[in-house]
Amino acid sequence: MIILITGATSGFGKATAEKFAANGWHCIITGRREERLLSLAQELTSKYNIKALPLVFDVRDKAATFNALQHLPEEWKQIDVLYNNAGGAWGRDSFENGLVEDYETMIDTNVNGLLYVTKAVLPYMIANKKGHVINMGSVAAKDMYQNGNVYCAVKAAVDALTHTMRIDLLQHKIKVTAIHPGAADTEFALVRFKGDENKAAATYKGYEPLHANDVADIIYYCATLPPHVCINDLVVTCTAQADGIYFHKEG
Ligand code: NDP
Ligand code: 8X3
Repeated sequence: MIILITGATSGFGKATAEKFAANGWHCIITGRREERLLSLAQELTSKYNIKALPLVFDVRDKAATFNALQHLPEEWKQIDVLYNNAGGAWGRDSFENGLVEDYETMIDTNVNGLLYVTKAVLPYMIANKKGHVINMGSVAAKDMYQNGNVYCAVKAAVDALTHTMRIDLLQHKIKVTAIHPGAADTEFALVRFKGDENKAAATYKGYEPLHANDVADIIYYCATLPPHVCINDLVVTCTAQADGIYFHKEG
């Protein structure tokens, strides 16, 4: 079995690669940070005795994305699961104070990148008459929160795309799932706050957030259900979070 994971250099993507590799899956892993990607590929192959194919590209770069994915070696074309995970938030400001450049980064990474990757991979799945596309949404797609503006909008777009892809791909027997996690202690907050470690740490203060391996376990569960069963839409938060807005924090 083969899974292609975008954004495997940290967080959910890395934990998911480890989970699938530990269960004997071969992994195509992507990201921009080459050193991390090569070291993960090395670790997965030596620890779990599976094959790993690291592909370094920026999902915002249409030509690079198609170039990397349209010419896969023959042995990698039987992709069972595409996990569209690469993404993130850049900034958390009131709309009037936010930067247009951050808006563009969020739209290009979370939406356009997902479209390019999926368009490049789908022909393999259609030819194989099977496949599963798992898109990373967020509670931000479900509940709009203050200063979430463009991040909420791009994840709502991922949510809508997941639903419409599922409708269009019914005829090809391809499953399409969206996973919508709440707060999880990956590098997400560090990226959102542009390297400000204090602000990133404050995001997770006073409660136990989700961890990357919690989400990896859920992705694995969704991907290994029988062929006639598809989880369409799954929202998961830590116990201290009720939805996209309400938390119970202590201390
Ligand atoms: P991380 O920052 O730890 O991981 C993000 C991953 O995306 C990295 O591997 C990064 O790789 C990759 N990535 C980012 N931009 C690009 C790009 N332009 N081209 C290629 N790869 C890119 O955060 P998470 O693991 O938390 O985030 C994974 C997904 O989960 C994102 O879509 C995020 O929005 C979503 N999410 C996160 C939640 C959280 O609280 N952590 C909750 C709900 C959803 P590299 O930098 O090497 O390119
Ligand atoms: C990440 C979770 O609550 O910061 O998607 O939007 S949140």
